[in-house]
Amino acid sequence: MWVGGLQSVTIAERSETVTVVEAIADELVAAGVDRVFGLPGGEVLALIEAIRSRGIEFVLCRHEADAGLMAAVYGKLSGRVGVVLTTLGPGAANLTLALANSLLDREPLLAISAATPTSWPLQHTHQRLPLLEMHRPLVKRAEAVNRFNVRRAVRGAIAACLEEPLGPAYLTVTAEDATQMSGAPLSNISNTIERPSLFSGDAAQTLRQKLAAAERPLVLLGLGMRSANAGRLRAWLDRWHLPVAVTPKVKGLVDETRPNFVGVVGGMSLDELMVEALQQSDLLIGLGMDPVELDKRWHAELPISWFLESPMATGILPSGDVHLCAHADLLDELSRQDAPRIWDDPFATIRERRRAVAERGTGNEQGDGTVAPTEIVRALAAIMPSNTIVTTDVGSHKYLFGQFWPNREPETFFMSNGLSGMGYGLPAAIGAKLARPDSPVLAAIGDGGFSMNSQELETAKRYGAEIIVVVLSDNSYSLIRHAQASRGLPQYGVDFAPIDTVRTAEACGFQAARVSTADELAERVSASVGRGEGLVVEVPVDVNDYRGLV
Ligand SMILES: Cc1ncc(C[n+]2csc(CCOP(=O)(O)OP(=O)(O)O)c2C)c(N)n1
Repeated sequence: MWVGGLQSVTIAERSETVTVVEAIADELVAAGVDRVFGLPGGEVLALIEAIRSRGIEFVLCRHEADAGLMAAVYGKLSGRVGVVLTTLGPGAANLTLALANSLLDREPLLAISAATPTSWPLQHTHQRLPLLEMHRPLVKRAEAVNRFNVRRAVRGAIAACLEEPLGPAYLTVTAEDATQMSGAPLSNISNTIERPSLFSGDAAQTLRQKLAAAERPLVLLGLGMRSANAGRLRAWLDRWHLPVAVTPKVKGLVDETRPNFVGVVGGMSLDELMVEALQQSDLLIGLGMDPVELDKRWHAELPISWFLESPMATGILPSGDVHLCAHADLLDELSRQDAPRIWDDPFATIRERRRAVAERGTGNEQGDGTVAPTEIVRALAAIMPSNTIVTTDVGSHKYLFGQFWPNREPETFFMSNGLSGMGYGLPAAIGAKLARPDSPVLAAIGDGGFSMNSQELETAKRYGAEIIVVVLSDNSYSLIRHAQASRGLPQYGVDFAPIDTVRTAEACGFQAARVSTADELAERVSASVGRGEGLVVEVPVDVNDYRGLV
């Protein structure tokens, strides 16, 4: 479980000096890093050898962006920094997506790439790019590592990734600097992050008073609520019977099958219904709420009382009624007290309307070989264990799973929702499975997103990441197709010809199947989960069935 901050570690003091890349590897070991994801180039071979010799596994991927996405989820789930390693020039340029995702989706990612040595003549332009300048706007810290700053630079970068809001840092190291001796002493640099104690003030008292006056309060949980506080949070909400809604990326913080769960806010299916709930509320409590997940502006228009532990993804605070406080203290204090009044399920109608849509469908057989999207969610939710980690890609299917997948446990749902970048679902699932080999991992992906990086299935196979991948196949960028139709535009530039998902998956070493009913889907997936085997299942869906859901 994510606990935040660097563990306090002791590095045995060495009297001998080590090379720059060995010093980097030592720092990674000290930070608990056991895997580095990446794709090599000649310029990083010394660093790969340094990490290998210190027991860190290099997870060889098929694309640097995928490697970065895998690393970030791996890091978040293992409570440490995720690390991605690439060559200079094109490999480093390919990091952009992963760094952007890490920034806006608050995942801890340290990217290290090679760079052109500064001593090389300026006319040596081959693969030379202003890498630090390119990536600096996306990261919390960017630095060129050399023999003089190596330990401070690596520790500083790791600390920046792990400090809330979690995010990316970027380091370059040239092949010339890589093998220089680094004599920096170890003992005078602290390995422990000092968390500043947050002003807690009378946040609990303030919140209690606000609640005493509210008839329809709604607790909104967002990315700034750490899963380490899930137990406290549940205890408080249960004791006070408070209605709660979540943004997609913190699905699982509360049990979504409980009666106080109102729904998922943040641009998923039934967004209008959720906004209606927000408008009905006379007290919106933004507990760790981060608008980075919201594609609408209600967060700036409706009055929200923000109870935050850290700034938002980009480092700023919202304006208005903001209370900075340690969530653990706040929740413990509230749980010690009785609720100031009784609320009698103020969002019962909203919950009922949500449930009606979740249960809609046309029966198992649509007759045309397609399965209703809501049935896909229902069929899978009925068979997957509660500790299943679900990842989604970006598209109509994300709206669907984001709203209706019934998470029960913390850290069981991963989607790109701050950046909302396609191509996230599969690498995120691989990173999650490597971090949590005992949990079933299920990726729900559109056929458009699947074709962006399906080759990573081979990576998954090679590392024994036995994941379940459900490809919702409609030969269309369906979310965009619906946006086009709703704007009255002619259908253009949104449909594509099919690629055989089953053969693609089999070519990468995965077992694969195409199903045409929800029962068949449940049966195939359940059998594979039971045997602990990976599977790719293609489920044909009719784009029109997403109407009313996106
Ligand atoms: C990298 C990237 N490119 C483009 C988009 C815009 N976009 C959002 S959803 C979407 C369609 C996704 O299609 P598919 O993966 O088939 O999923 P579906 O909508 O059909 O469920 C597109 C093109 C994006 N979010 N990310």
